[in-house]
Amino acid sequence: MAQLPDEDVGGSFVRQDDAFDAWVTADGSSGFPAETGRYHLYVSLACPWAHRTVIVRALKRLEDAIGMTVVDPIRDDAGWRFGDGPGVECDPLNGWTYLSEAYVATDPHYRDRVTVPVLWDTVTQRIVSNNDDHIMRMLEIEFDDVAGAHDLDFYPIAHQAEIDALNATIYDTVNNGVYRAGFATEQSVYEAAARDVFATLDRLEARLADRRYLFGRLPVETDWRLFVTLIRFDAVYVGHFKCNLRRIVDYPNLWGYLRDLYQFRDVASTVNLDHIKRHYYLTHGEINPTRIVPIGPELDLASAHGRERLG
Ligand SMILES: N[C@@H](CCC(=O)N[C@@H](CS)C(=O)NCC(=O)O)C(=O)O
Repeated sequence: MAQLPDEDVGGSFVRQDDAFDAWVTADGSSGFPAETGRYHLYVSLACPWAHRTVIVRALKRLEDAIGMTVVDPIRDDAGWRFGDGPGVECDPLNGWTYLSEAYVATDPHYRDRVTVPVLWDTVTQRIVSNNDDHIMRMLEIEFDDVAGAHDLDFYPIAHQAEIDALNATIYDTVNNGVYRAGFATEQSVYEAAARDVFATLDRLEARLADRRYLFGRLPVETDWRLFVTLIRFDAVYVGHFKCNLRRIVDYPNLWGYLRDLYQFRDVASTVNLDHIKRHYYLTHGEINPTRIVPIGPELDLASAHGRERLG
């Protein structure tokens, strides 16, 4: 299926709305009950939105309950593709070549962009959701009867309103902010977006001076939503998206916090910097026409971060 170009309004990048938005629920009231072995995640390890769902699946120990397949990080005009190559998998369920086949199986008239992540239902043979916010929440909350790790609460009741508010700011100015800067086609649009990125990073740097994670002693979903951008920042967004006022290594608190999250339980195993770098530098020909992938930077993500002192 041909991919439409990114929508461009007055030099600004606009992200498409999600097409499929049903919910898996613990009690099955939505028609999609949370069950072991029923659902499958299709992801790219390069994509920050998919990465969030990969992290929650790993941290909640849902690997046995929900299967997962990783697509090729290089996306061409035909879209996300299954196959071979380092860390790339064939589709074990349906034998598809392209992820677009999941979209057409769900809606034969589907003509919009084909995005990751996708949560596929093996019983009804359709996409439940391609909305990463909602897939993340479903994995956090609805699968607790089948999850191996119940001790982690990423959406604690006491902080829900504040989590929602900070998620929105971080999405707009950081997660999607780097894309708005990188895909801008007018100088003023780029500058405004890039300045927004650093205004929020500066505020987060101050917030993290006296607390280990954004909401205190334990990470919540906002921390993981921020993490997926921070882990890509120095390797990709500084150069490829021109977000180069500062690097994350230049922020003492954010750099320690990034390493702290990277070293949290199994999170490091969800990070594939090879897929990340090759995806951005090889897929966006309009930004990087030579398709050269830079050799650096060297990032010592496993080094001591010292943030245990914050409790
Ligand atoms: N709103 C989607 C965003 C997902 C998204 O934009 N994914 C990108 C990869 S980072 C994608 O698949 N892009 C393919 C395309 O736009 O053609 C979500 O909530 O999951």
